[in-house]
Amino acid sequence: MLRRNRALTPGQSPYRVSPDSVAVSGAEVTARLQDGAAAGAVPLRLTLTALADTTVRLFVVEETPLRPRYSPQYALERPPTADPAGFKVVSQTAERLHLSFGTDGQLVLSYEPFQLEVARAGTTVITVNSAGLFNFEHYRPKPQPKEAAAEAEGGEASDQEQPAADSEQPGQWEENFKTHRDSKPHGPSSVGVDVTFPGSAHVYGIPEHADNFALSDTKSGEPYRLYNLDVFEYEVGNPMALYGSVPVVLSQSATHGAAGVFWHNAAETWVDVRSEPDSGLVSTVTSYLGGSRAQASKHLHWISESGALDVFLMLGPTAADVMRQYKQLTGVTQLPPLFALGYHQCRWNYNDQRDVAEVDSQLDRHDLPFDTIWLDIEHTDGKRYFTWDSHKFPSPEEMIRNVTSRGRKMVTIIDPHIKRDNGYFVHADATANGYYVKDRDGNDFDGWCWPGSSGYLDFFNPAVQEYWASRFQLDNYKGSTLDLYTWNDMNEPSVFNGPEVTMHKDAQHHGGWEHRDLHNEYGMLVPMATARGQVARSGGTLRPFTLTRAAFAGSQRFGAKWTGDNTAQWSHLKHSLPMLLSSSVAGISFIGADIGGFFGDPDPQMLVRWYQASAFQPFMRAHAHIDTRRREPYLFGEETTRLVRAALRQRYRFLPLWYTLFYENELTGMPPMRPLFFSFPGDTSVYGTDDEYLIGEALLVHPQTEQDGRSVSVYFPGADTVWYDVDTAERFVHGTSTVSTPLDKIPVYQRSGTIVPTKERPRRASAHQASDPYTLTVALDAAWTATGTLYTDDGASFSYKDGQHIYRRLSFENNTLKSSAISGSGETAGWVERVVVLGLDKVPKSVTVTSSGREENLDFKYDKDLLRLVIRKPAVNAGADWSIVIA
Ligand code: NBV
Repeated sequence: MLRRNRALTPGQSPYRVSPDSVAVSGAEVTARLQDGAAAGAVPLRLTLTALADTTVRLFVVEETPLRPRYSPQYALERPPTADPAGFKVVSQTAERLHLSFGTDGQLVLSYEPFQLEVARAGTTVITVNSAGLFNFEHYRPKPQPKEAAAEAEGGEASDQEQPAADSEQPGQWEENFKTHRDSKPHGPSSVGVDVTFPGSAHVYGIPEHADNFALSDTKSGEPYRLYNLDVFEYEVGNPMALYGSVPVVLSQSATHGAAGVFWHNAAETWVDVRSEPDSGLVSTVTSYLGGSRAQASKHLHWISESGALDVFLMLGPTAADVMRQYKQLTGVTQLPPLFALGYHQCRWNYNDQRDVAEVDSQLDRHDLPFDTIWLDIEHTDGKRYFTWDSHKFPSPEEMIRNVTSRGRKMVTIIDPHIKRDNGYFVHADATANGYYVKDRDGNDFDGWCWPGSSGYLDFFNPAVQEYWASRFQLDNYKGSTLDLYTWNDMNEPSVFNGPEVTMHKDAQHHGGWEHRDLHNEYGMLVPMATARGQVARSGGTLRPFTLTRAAFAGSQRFGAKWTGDNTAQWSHLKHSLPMLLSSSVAGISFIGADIGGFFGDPDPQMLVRWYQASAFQPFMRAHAHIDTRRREPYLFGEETTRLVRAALRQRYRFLPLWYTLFYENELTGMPPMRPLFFSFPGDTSVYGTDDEYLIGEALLVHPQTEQDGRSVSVYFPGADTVWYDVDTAERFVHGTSTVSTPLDKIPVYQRSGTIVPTKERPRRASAHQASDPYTLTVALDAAWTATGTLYTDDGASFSYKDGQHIYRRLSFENNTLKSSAISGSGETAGWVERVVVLGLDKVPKSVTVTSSGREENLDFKYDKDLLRLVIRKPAVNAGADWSIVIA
């Protein structure tokens, strides 16, 4: 299907809309679309919907389908809301329909050839089929056996290393791939179309690939592939498919703003990226809306093997708008429990209870803060999940209690492949109730995985979700407690003896769907049901925590994701940045990479640099393959321990900021880890940047990712912005500076105009910081103003959703720092112990605090070289209204 779609000639789309079929009703346009060149072509039904928040949906299926087309069932959080104002017809002719919608949206549907042009505020931001690559392989009756046999000789394999040839006909009804056969009972069914961002030279997203952040032109190579796969020792710098597939793209242009496209399809998908003018793919659209033709454009050619052609066009105009528009479609990461933002200590495997106790106490002994200890597959009884190896883990509850007695949590791995062993209760239940995915012949699908012969639960069956969730009840999961959380691995799904180490495409799921239709969606259902089980076991009171390897659009709603089995190589450390950024802009904001690299043995220097980078990334976990040398951070001598300790302390120091950002992520969809252009869209020089990034709006991070690197070139954006080193308060102005990075240096800077909350007392775990006082660092901008926010709550329950939280606006203007409520009626023991004001270029005479009737002069210290004022002990509660005046 790839070859067939890639072979289409640009600019010659035969697809036409029949003018007399076009009907506009409220927020919906329907029309008949047909291949005008093919005799007796099957008519397609096109539906355009105006959705709330300047988003348009294009949906195409056969008018009278031989077989229904699959639409992902769980990516959208709820049915999208149609714009109540609907479409308004601006004009309608025999050639085209011109509509307006929303506050400033416009759309032109051209009939011959079929093309769409969408504009906002008079600027065309997205066109569809302007390069003429729309293609719809309608379902068709299977050819007679004689013809079919002739076709089967061809084969259209989709080997990652070498996509095999397919031509017009062969291989469309049956295909052999290495030793595997795909029976393709429904024949060819691919859909594809080009989507163009006029005026844009930069597009991002479609994770997961170990590639640059700004997507590369694929003209001379393979397209980006989206097909959830368990890839052994993946290489960096290429578009091959990895564990997750999130078909969403964000475009950023200085002239056209930001816009996004969400390709709502869970089948194997390919995306070709081309740049106009030099791509050979020239947009033929005559712009009715956007005025003159844009100079640069990015074309994306989307191709999926099956399913409906279903595209959401999100019209921005800023990146923040696109993140919000996308959040409205697929939802957002819920505020994680606080511990989940701390440091996670993992390894395949901690061997037994003694090992766990030893790691636990060694980390403490070495003053290395951490929040969890994880157990990999070896903790189970023969890879039967929800069980324990009774020799190595004879008293799991006691073990968990020991760890949690010091304020920490534990995590066990629970994979979705189930050992086919009649004595294993999950298998017995699954077999008795028909809970497994079926093979093409209708038998329980039998694949090879860790436990040997395994069944795969069919999470598309709601009864299976229910069943899986119920396994987390404490009575069902013996040895578990409310402090035990879950890691879902191998959920692509990984099938050792399957094609490309995954499930056969002709396997069958609940609802009559083929695995082909929904492959990329399978993985997300595992953490979905897991999170549900965790919430249910606590009677609905506690927030869940899951970590998943496979992902699809919407996965963000169910927990964290990591980038899978990376390697202890500098190139992998370096690529973790663009990988995490790609995920972040595709909504998967709680994302991290294994510290140290999963495969191989990092030397102490690499390990330290990895800890340093990860301390400033959303999900922070160290992990290692079973065959690697032990690498707990206290094992490499005092110096390495000291360096890792310093990195971990930075993590815990900034936890109040991370927690605030994750809360705001839930409100707005804005990821905590952001590319520079989110805050500096006018600076095109940062559009390609992926060696540095922002945390929220306030911090700029440029980790050292080079071996023996003793300096980094940091680009400080913002013409009138000053950046303050968070360790030394050293000032940096706009431009590039070479910053030295001795082994103990993590280059992190606070932006002028921001206020950042921290907790500065070294603690052993996040739980021990609960009553700790805050430091507020106010970095003044040129006008002597600054703003920030502070969020806190009980760190664990859902009561924050009922207002049991503190969410404050912090602002500095007119020489006054103020805290005022945004929302929440919660309480906190946290008080403000210190205020640091940076960029103050005059010696203050006095500093006065006012809070609930109390007015008091405060002690302060001014450093005129650093332009830094340190105000001591304002002693105001972080949840109260107060102000501090600097006179
Ligand atoms: O469960 C074992 C590993 C796990 O440690 C790793 O994090 C996963 O990505 N798992 C893969 C299976 C084996 C990988 C070689």
